[in-house]
Amino acid sequence: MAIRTILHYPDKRLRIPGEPVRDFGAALQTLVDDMAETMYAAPGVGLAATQLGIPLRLFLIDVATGDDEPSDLRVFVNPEFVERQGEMTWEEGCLSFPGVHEEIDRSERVKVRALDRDGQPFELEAEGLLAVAIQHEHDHLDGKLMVDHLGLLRKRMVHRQMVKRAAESSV
Ligand code: GNR
Ligand code: NI
Repeated sequence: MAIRTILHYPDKRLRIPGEPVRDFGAALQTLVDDMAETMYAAPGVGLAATQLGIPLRLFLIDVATGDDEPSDLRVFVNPEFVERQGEMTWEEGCLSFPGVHEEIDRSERVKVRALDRDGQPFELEAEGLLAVAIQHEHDHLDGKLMVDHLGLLRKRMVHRQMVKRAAESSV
């Protein structure tokens, strides 16, 4: 297994929509294992392939964040929303926006249909952090980022903050 580099905004590769996964062979299994290792090392509650510069419709989520909680890794391949209900606001972070936390409007409950890492279909109903994470990760697969949910002023502030940070860290 290997930890891969997570792309930071404004890297243009974060804007490339993912293609459906068609091959569930060894390369995908290695990618999923690397994504899990990368997500846990970060640490983050989710990670989309897009964030590693891989334009595939695939993300991982583990919302069991407590130190004494057992891990609860879920793999979502080619996910689709079946239902979205209600509205809520959640303070979100993103591994592609280090240091940024913003309130984002999301659906309160979602029902999602996806394939697991072996290509087996499953459905899942979620609320709370899991529902937020599913919507956040699904956005990544379409090249959509948390700033796209913000008003123009907040969006500009986050953009400037990230560009400044990129300039500082590339010295
Ligand atoms: O680690 C993460 N935490 C988080 C918190 C609130 C809402 C969404 C997230 S996802 C984020 C990891 C990430 O960037 N996934 O794409
Ligand atoms: Ni993210």
